[in-house]
Amino acid sequence: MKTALILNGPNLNLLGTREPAVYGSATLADVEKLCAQACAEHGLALDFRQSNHEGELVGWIHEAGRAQAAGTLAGLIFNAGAYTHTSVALHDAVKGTGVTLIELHISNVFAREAFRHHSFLSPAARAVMCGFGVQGYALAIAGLAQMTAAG
Ligand code: CA2
Repeated sequence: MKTALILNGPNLNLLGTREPAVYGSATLADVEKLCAQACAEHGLALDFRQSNHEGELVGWIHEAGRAQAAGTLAGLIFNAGAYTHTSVALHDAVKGTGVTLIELHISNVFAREAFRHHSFLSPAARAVMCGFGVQGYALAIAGLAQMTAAG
């Protein structure tokens, strides 16, 4: 069974505590449960993590690249939070490892402030999911499972 790695970037540990109009009321623990259910439905194992530190996220992407090359990882679903809009390092990590990336955002970033309209990750992503609320995680898992089955 292959693993889906789901990484969450800065401040996503605050999910469910503030800004419910933008991000909903589910906590990150609720999102992890939703992902575990979706992975079970699609025959994937789940590895779910969050970090507020760019370098730690870079290290986890390197780990993901090695796991995908070894055949144990289906791919990476990544909500990089605000680093999406700022981080060349995360872009380079994805490009440098060749890991299959699905970029994910809970909100529709294109309906928000202009500074959220640019992503350093999108050019390195296989697919981009945004605006479906936290259900986007389950939809991205379904998409990753389909990509994996298609080879
Ligand atoms: O829509 C998304 O998922 C974002 O990646 C969330 C980021 C934001 O910077 C991106 O532009 C879009 C912010 C994550 C912080 O989430 C919070 C949730 C509740 C309270 C405070 C922050």
